[in-house]
Amino acid sequence: MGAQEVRDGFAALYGAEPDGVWAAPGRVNLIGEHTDYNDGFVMPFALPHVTVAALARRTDGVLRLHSADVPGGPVELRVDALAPGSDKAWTAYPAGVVWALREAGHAVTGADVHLSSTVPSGAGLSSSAALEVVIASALNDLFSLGLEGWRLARLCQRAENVYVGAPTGIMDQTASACCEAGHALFLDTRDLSQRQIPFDLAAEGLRLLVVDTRVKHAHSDGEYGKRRAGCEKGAALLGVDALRDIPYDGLGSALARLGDEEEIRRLVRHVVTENERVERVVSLLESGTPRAIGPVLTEGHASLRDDFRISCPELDLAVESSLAAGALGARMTGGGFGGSAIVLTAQADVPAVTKAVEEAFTTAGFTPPRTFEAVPSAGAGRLS
Ligand code: GAF
Repeated sequence: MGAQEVRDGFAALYGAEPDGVWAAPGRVNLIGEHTDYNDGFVMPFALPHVTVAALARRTDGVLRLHSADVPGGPVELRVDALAPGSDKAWTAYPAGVVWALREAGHAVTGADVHLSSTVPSGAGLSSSAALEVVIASALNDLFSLGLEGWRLARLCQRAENVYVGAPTGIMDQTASACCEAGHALFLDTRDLSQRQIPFDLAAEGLRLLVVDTRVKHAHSDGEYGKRRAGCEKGAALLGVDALRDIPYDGLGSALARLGDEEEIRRLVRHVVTENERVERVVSLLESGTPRAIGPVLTEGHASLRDDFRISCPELDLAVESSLAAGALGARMTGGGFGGSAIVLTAQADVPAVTKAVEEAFTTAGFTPPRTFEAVPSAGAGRLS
């Protein structure tokens, strides 16, 4: 849905023009999975799929939220009555952002909101972050808060962690707020320092496909939190602030120190090797050899499947069938337990790879996947 349609939807719903229209994208993560809550490295890029929101500022403490994608009229709340954990519906994300801004001392006095999204939900493509960031960006402008992208991302993460109750890291919100078209974002989640890495696969005759397995996942259920807690336990046992502090060449001795803590050893091994893979991908891209990242992506999948144990049969099949059809590399992306895989392939092989994945899903009796090409797109901003 475009800016004009959302603007028109707002006018039809609330009987007045909005003050503006904003957009924030979903993301795919190229490499660096489950490293963000370990103070490690990630490398997402923004998708062309966006959440578009029209907003008007209010000064009477009322917050009205409406989505064109959800049946029913606007939900009306009072900003001074927002309380963490009180809302289990989609409205918890935008309301949580208002709560987090106000909790941080920003005078947000209400708004009317109408929005619509093309980011597939539950597909591991950060539909929640797109929803949070579009609201934060709009309120930042409407209330002249002057907050930078990384700060908005932190507040959105707080909304998700505390208000919604999902213990996620900082990657998705930062990707949605800070990515640039034609680039992947190399982010150090310890200090939020960033580097935009040129990522123009088309110029090299390459394509990156997203295979949405249609297996839905959610981070507020227990498995994500269990992995996070396991990583924190690993860091505590090893006497470091976060697993980021275990260097790659110190992995062997760290694993030895963990003794018979087999589950923790696997989590630690994934995080430490994944940070190294992010650094390897950055240097391959910066040295102009993007084809060479393929095997690194595939290594990352094996680590998530075997050590972190968050893959599922559909993700494994997407990876295996695309590689068998000639793809250069493939891996699951995002939080896991469903969602999407990414596949790096030569442009000429896109039809064969897509067909092979579809046929493999049919043979296995799985729901047909949805495959599309991911083009690195712009981060959040005002459309009109
Ligand atoms: C989800 C979370 F929201 C991110 O913070 C990150 O941990 C990711 O899973 C795994 O890399 O998208």
